[in-house]
Amino acid sequence: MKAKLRELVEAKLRVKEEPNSRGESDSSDQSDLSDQSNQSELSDQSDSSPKQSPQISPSEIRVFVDTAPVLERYWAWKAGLGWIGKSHQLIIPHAGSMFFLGEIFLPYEFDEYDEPMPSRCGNCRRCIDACPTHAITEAQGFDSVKCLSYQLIENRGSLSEEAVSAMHDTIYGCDRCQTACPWNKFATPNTTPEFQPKPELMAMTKDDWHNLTLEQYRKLFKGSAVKRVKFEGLKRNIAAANGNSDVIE
Ligand code: B12
Ligand code: SF4
Ligand code: SF4
Repeated sequence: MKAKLRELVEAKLRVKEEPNSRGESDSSDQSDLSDQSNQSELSDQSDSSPKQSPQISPSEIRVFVDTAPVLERYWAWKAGLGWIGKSHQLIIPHAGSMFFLGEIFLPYEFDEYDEPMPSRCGNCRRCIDACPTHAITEAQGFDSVKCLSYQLIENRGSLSEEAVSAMHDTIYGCDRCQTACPWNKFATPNTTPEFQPKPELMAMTKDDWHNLTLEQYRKLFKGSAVKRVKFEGLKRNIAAANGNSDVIE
């Protein structure tokens, strides 16, 4: 039943425009994800719907990918997908942690559910040792403000001194706890065309980054989560990385 429903939803459902986890909405970025006509098509599929849900109405289904205040890691763990590692990322066995979590909320009970998975981190502490700002601690605490990801994406003010000395050539986000994680040796690069970096982005030189204009920024990151940082924030990060290093990734 689950497989059939997933097949149906994946094939027919398009995400309706939703505000992100912080209650914001960027219609220019998400407009291509809104497709009411596809949602109407979904209700036309009632013949092939699962037994317990003969009438699937689009208004009964909600889809989220970091787009609403949903405890995504918790629900992923509860649904038996993987465990929340010391890195605070959900780790899927044989797949690693480098993916986005998404949820489909349905008003139906299912016949059976998977069980939450115990942690397989064991004595490993590679993410803790790799974290340049000590945002992760052995006691499974997490200091968001120390995290480079917070500093380089969410912080609207000045970067902390700790972030400036730890960022080196990184100008957006941070993945060091994930790249250190042995479970990510199982991660396979995705081949989804929409997720590939644009050739214009890959062709950017150090000088291009330093001279980045608002117009170029809008074009380079149209439809990208990078716009979360805003133009001013990215320029701040580029300037800080410039003070640290001659290279910008
Ligand atoms: C706020 C936020 C951040 C903050 C704070 C991160 C943090 N670790 O708390 C900042 C800006 C720092 C951040 C950074 C990043 N984030 Co972020 N973030 C979020 C967001 C929007 C909300 C998380 C939150 O605070 N929820 C509220 C609190 C109460 O819930 P919670 O932290 O999940 O904790 C609950 C449970 O998970 C559980 N729990 C928490 N920790 C632990 C630990 C153990 C051992 C156990 C058993 C349980 C447990 O208890 C809590 C209460 O129920 C989510 C999206 C979402 N809507 O969930 C993405 C999300 C967690 N982020 C994500 C990503 C990818 C990142 C970055 C890798 C981005 C980057 N490359 O820079 C970094 C990684 C930093 C890190 N090591 O965690 C992904 C994680 C994917 C995954 N594999 O798990 C998410 C799910 C977004 C998505 N849909 O893909 N993020
Ligand atoms: S994203 Fe970077 S700064 Fe944040 S916890 Fe992971 S390694 Fe530390
Ligand atoms: S690096 Fe080690 S401790 Fe950290 S999340 Fe991965 S397996 Fe767990």
